[in-house]
Order: sequence, then C-alpha cells, then structure tokens
Amino acid sequence: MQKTVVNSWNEWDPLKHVIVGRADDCHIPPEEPALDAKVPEDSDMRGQWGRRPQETIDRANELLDNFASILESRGIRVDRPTPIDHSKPAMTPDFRTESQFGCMPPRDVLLTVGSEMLEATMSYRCRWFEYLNYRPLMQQYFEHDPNFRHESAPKPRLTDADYHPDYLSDKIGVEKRLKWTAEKFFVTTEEEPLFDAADVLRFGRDLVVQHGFTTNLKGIEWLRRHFPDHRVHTVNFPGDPYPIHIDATFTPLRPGLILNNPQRRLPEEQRKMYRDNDWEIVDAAQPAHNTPPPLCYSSTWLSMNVLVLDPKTVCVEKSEVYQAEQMDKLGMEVVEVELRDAYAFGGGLHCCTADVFREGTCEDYFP
Ligand code: DAV
Repeated sequence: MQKTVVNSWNEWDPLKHVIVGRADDCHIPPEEPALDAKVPEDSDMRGQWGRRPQETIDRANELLDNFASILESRGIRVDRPTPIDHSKPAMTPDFRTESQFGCMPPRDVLLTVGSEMLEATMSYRCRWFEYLNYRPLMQQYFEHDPNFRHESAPKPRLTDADYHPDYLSDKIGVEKRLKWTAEKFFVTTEEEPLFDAADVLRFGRDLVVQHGFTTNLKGIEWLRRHFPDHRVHTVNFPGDPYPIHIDATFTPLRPGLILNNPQRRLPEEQRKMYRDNDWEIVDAAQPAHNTPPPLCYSSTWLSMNVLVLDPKTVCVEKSEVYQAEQMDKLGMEVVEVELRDAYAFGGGLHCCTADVFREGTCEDYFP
C-alpha cells in the first residue's frame, strides 16, 4: 500500500497523485439560472435535458481511462470518484431541480491548498450534492494521512435571491453580455458566498480568483478569511461573455510564465504583481477548432486547459496542434492526450482532474 499524503500548493510542481473524473451517468440538467447563463445563446443544448446518450458516456469514459493510464505510466497515482445516482433530483428545503450533473469535472468542486481539500459551495443547484461523488476518496485520505484537512465551505441556499433575473433570458445577445461582464454585472448576486473551485489558481502564498458567473465577491471574501496565511487576489477578464472558471483563460505553466487567453486579457491595472516580479504573461495559441463539440458547455478555449505535470512537462489535448506547438517553443515537453470527445462532460485536461499531491512547499513568488 502506497503512503497517502495530501499536499499541493501550485499548478506546476511535480505531480504525483491526482483524481481523474468519470463520465458515468452524467446528465444535462434542466434549466436553472446560473447554468443557463453559461449556455451560449446559439447552443445545441438550449431547451434539452436528461441523461447524456450512452455512446457519448462510453466514449468519454474510454478517453478518461486512457488519460488515467498515461498518468500512471509516468508514475503518477490516479484515484477515481464513485458516481452517485445523478438521475435523482437535487432537493433541499429551498429548491428542487430534476437531475444532477455528474462526477465531472472534479476541478470545479475540489480545491487543494497544502494539506487541505476544500469542497466548494458551487453555484448551480444541480451541482449542490456533487461532493458526494468524492466522499469515499476524502474518507480514505482522512484515514491514511494524519495531516489531511477535509473542509467544506458553507452550503449555500441557492434561492432565487442568488441570481439576477436579467440573466433569465436566452435573447440577451453577446453585445449586451459583454457590456454586463465588463461592468462586473454577473448572473450571481451577493446574497451569500458562492464559489466554484475552478475559479481559483494556486501560486504558493497567492491565490488568484476569478470574479464571474460562478464566483461572487462574498465567495472570494470567504476564501480570504478561510486562508488567512494567503494573499487572495480578485481578477476579471473582460472579453468573455460567459465567464466561468479561470482555467481556459489564465494558465500558469511554471514559475515566471503564464498563458493568457488573447480574447480575455488580464487588464493592465491587474498586472502589477506579475510585472514587479518578472513574470511573463503570453497570449495563448489559437484553438485548433472553430466550434466546441456537440452538447458542450465550454468554449473552444479548452485548448489552453492543460495539465502541467512538472515545470518542463505538460499534457495538451491531441487535436490542439497550435497549443502543442506553442508549448514546444516555450521549452515544455508535450504529452499528447486525446480528450476532445469528453469536453462535453464539463471540460478539458485541467478540469477533469484534481490535485492530491505535488512535490514542493508553499513558496512566495510575489514577495
Ligand atoms: O472557456 O468555456 C470553460 C471552463 C471549464 N471549466 C470556457 C470556460
């Protein structure tokens, strides 16, 4: 039996133990406010819900299993979640929705900071119980690592007061969406703290958190109080009409180097800490595709949703040839991983994983 230690302080130190999601029983959930705000207005997903077609589930599982094998062949331990029944309604005294989402992608739910794994509040009703998919693993880590801290953020009420009614329309138009997001008027209100773990990037002592549809300012303030030894930075990326999750927008590759989505550039006034410490922020290469695959929530920018295995090695989706070429030029060894047919289940190579152990300690990169 291998020793289990939970420890991960950033997105790039050598990865030794990771969780990879599963596509089993994934659902397209019924309409609800925060989820609908992310579905593009011309998407094939508008107005339909239910269990995803079995052949797409099987194909996604084949790709996820293969990704797990690639990681294992490089000496990385891989754990998998235990799917709950996602066809069951999610229901609390405050809301009811007819189905859940799935156990993809783990990065949205679990935030690892040092020896802690924190279950995010989430902001979609269909994802309220998603942490249950990972509880068997959390119990196992708790059993085997005496220093493991299993934490859960306060469960939100997710009543209608959490959502701006202006977003409850599929005819807003991209122009108005861009204006709203530039003004930081997002679908979620400031009723109570809300955050998804995938809005957070870890840079040792610094946590960089995107304020957008899935994370509000109270959620960021909650994180600040929860991690008193960290500096927590709020960032925005104007140019994204559907801002959820930071990991197809801002991708640190190693100390001193970050890829930034050229359509969602970090505003000048938010660049100071990187500039002052000689970090380079470079435009990511263009995606290889013009459209996302069928029944997919995410944009084509999953091209930059890469998993860094160590500061010299990165997993890039196999069809994303421009992204791979750029990595090569930046001096990274590229591990090609086929995943595009699983994008519809919630994301790319970074999304579909969650860190358990990376070597290294908590460093201050922005002194
Ligand atoms: O560009 O659609 C996807 C992030 C998924 N975790 C995007 C963001």
